[in-house]
Amino acid sequence: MHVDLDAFYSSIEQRDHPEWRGKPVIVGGDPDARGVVATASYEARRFGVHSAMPTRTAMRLCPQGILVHPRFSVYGEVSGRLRALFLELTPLIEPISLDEAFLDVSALLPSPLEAEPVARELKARIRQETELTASVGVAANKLVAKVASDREKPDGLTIVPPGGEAAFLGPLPVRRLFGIGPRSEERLRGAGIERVDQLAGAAPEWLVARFGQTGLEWQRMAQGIDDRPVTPDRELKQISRERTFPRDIGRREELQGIVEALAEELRPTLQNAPPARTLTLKLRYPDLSIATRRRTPGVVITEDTLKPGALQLFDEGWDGRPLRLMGLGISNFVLEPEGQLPLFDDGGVE
Ligand code: TTP
Ligand code: MG
Repeated sequence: MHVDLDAFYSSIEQRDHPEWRGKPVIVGGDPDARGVVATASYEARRFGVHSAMPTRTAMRLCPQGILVHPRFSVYGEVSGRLRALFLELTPLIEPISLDEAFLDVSALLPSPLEAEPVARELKARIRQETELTASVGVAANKLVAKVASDREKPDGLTIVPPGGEAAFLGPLPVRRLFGIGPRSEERLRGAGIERVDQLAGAAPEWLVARFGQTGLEWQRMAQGIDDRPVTPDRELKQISRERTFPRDIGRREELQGIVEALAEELRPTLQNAPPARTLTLKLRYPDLSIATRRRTPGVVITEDTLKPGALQLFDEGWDGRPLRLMGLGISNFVLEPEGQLPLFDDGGVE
């Protein structure tokens, strides 16, 4: 399964600034400082604005565009939340960027044909938890899943049945195969090849004579052949859940209830995440000051210690003033081969 959020940065900006919804939003650097566009909302893309274009050009194409500077910490936070949602499904996650990942769900679903309810559920969870839409592609391999997720953007779901790879890829321009960039596309066009099926069906000897071994690699892609495994990330930093309250909350019991709810939300993720050593509680006050409390109890966080640990952090960290937001996260993952750290120990709490 390949998951890719739609117009990621700009969708977050539209989410956080409702007055920008439905409008062309361009996230990027300053036009005067030779900034470039990181991304643009679909409304702005209609004017020809796209990633990596100079902001100056973008603003000329779309003068009514709302230019926004990126807020990387927010995007990173959303990315962490997405990760937590993915982990509810499987530990086999290969993040490609903040908003994009491969998930190996083959242990859950023997065939991509069974993926539809699971993919729909994941999209619904993403919408629920982040108010963003994702496009999902499902196929028997990474190459085809990636092309599939791009097919019906935004808010798309495309499932390619096993054996249907060639038929799915065939009519597409060769450029859709990632690995074939503008220069390769040009070379292929020079040889009369524009669509994937032309590449798939070309005589191998001719391809080698014309493009060397690369020609054969391209042809394998064109035939939808790809056996690269989903390689889980080794740089997982933090997985968290947080909640912004519609009104500030100052009652201890109510806040404790929220701490418990956050722990409950994090629990399904904990089962698939690598073992984590540190539990962090984040508290944000109405003046926007943030207090974080961490504990690293010397053993990994388990389902049993998650909630008591979180409540203890709350007791230590809360200064009694009303709160606007609380977040609970696990981090400091044991990513190296198991056995480095005892998973269970009798002294769970410091
Ligand atoms: P993408 O997934 O490539 O783009 P997108 O999510 O904005 O739009 P879509 O997937 O619907 O086509 O990249 C994810 C984010 O990465 C994007 O929102 C901004 C950032 N980014 C850059 O900063 N520079 C770039 O050149 C690209 C391509 C992306
Ligand atoms: Mg995206």
